This record gives sequence, C-alpha cells and structure tokens, in this order.
Amino acid sequence: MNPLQKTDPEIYDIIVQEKMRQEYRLEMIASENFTSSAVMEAQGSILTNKYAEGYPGHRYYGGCSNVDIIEEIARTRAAKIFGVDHANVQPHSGTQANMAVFFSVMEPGATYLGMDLAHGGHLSMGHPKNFSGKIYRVVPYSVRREDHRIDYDMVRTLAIKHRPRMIIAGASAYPRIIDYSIFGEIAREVDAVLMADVAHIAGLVVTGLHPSPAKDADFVTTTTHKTLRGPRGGIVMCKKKWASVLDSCIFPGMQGGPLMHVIAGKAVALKEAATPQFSEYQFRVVQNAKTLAEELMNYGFKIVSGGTDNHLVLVDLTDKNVNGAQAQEILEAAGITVNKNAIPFDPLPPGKASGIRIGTPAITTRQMGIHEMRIIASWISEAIDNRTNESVIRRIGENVRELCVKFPLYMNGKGGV
Ligand code: DSN
Repeated sequence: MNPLQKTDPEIYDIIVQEKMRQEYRLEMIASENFTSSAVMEAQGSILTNKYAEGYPGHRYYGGCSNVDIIEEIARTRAAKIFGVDHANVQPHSGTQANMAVFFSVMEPGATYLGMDLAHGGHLSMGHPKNFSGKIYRVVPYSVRREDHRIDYDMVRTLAIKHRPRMIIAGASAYPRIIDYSIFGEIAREVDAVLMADVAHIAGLVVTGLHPSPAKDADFVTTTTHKTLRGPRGGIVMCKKKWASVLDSCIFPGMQGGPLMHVIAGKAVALKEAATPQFSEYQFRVVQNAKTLAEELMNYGFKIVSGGTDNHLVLVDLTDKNVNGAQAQEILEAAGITVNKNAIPFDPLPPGKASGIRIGTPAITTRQMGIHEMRIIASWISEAIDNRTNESVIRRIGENVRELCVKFPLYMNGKGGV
C-alpha cells in the first residue's frame, strides 16, 4: 500500500477514478494536455517544501541555493524559447500573469482594449466580475461577422477614439492566426502598451507554427499547461525596460512564496519544448485540428471561420437544433470531453451557448493522428444526430474506450495514482 492510499484512501480512490477517466475517454478540451512523467516527477518533488520569497540571489529566506539555480534555469529557458528579453516564471496561473501586466502598466480606472469575451476573449480580459473588469475600463473589440477574423479596423478605430493605456492581443477561443504586427502598429500609433496573451498557442509560437509576438509586444503572457504541455501555471515576459516593475508586481505585489516544485516542472517542460520531437508534436496538433474541422464540415457541421489555423475548432451548432451545453452533455455520455462555448454573435447566453470548442493537443500527445481524427469526427456527428438514442451513445462510448486502449496514457499495466 502506498502512503497516500494508507493516509487518505478517500482521496486516493478519487485520483484513481480520475486516472481512469483520463485514460479511457477522449480529452478534447482545447486548453488541456497530458504533461510528461518528467514534468510530473519534478512537480511532485521535495521542492514543495521550500519557501523562496524573492528572486534568485535576492531571497527573504536562507537555504535557497538550489532553488535559485532552478529558477534561473527556468527563466533563462523561457526567455530563450520565446525570444524575449526577460521572463518571470513565478505566476501561479495565466490570470495572475495577466494581472501582473495590468498592475505594471495601469492605474485603477485606466482604459484598455481587449477581445470581447463573447467573441473568444478570456475572463481576464474584462469580465465584469473579474479584476480586469472591476478595476479597469475595458473597451471590447470583436471579430468580423463575415469571416470571424479579428476586426483589425475596429481595433484601430477604438484605439484612436479611446486612447487606451494598453491593448491586449489574445484569446481563449479563436481558431485563426493573430496578426501581432498589426496590433503592434496600432499600439504604437496611439502610444499604448501591447500585451500578447499566448496561453492557448504557446506551443505553436515556440515552434514557429504561429507568428511570435516577441518583437511587437511589450509583454507576453502564457500558461504552461496548454499546448506548451508543462505543469499547471503561468509565465509573464517583457521587454527589458519593464523587467524590474514587472518582477515587483509579481512579488511582493501580488504573490508570496513561489511554487518552486511547479517552477522546476516549468523548467523541464521548457527544455522539452526546445526539442525537435516537440516541434513535430505541434505540427501534428495543428494537422489533427485541421482534419477534424474538415471532417466535421463534411458531416454538415458549420465551423466558425470555416476552419482552423491552430489547435482548436469552434463548432457552430445553430442549425443542429441542439445548444452547446446539450452537445457537451451528449458527448460526455459518449466518452468525448469538450466544452460548450459561445460563438461570435451568439444568440444564446454563455451558460447554454451555441457552440462547442474542440481541441487536439491532449489526444495528439497520446499519438492519435489523422486516421483517428476521421473516426472521432464520425462519432461526434453520430452522437449529436442520435442524441436521444441511448444504445447508440453507449456503443460510441465503448468504441471510444477501445480506441483509448490502443493509445495508452498512464496504464501500461500499472495501478496506483
Ligand atoms: N480556462 C482556459 C480555457 O479553457 O481556455 C483559459 O484559462
């Protein structure tokens, strides 16, 4: 019996259940992934026991010689692969990375431009109940009705009209390339700071499959657990002139002790992200998403923007007589995990939504490829079309399980957590 099983069998059993869920279902939430055993080993290590408030060489506690080296390695690797001057690897999450930029640049009440949440923007880009919507004034920009691409003319017009202190280029449900050079031009025209949130596409950015914002943006924020395939957490990066104010906004501004075990996991993931295997993996993530989009269109689904350039597909269900929440539930019953998602100009409230967001990073980590995407698209279509037929849904669930067995994740005959 292992220590967790002995000390807390209740939590142990639930973790085992979750392991089975991840193993035998198709994880297609666009922001999720399966990090490597090496990352998990670092993250589950004795480093969790160390306090290290401050930064390498300037800590408030003794005994930091080892963690200093780890953090230095992590921030050097981050700066190198993202091509930026300075990286801070301490943010506990992507939202905290974003918050650090807001605090570095803006006084309360200041105005900024961010992508409309209903058009693919993120909570931390102006949701009224989030700090970004409560403390600051957001002016949202959106996508064009005709092609669902970011309306850069609208961004420029709003920037000239409102003279924002900051412009955010970034999204959590946008399937197309983001043109940072246009954002950079607009920001310079109105003397605004440009922040690029690359959380979703970080893996594509560091492998050159998506243009990098490093040249145009003053700040670049990311999470480490999405396409980047690292531990759950954030990184915030910037041009040299912002480095010291940014660091002080993270600590002591908004966080205490850094999570050194997570920072070690970030360091490992950043090393993995610099390998040719990682580039090849990102290529397959995009190839799989494109195949999935094409196949779903062949089955008669409308796809927002008519396809994808990245790791996600946004499906418009308005002509399928089913909303996003219902589709999420049907697919869950069939063993396919996705999330309901608003589509641009959505007539439904976000709790129901007219779309689903489907991502390929996690199933590509399992080595699934084009052949499997075709099969999965057929199951998604069949499940939605036969949503009231329990035996069809059950049979798809069994097929999903058989497919997952062919692409083992953790099991390989091992039990435990
Ligand atoms: N919750 C994440 C997503 O799913 O996009 C963003 O933080």
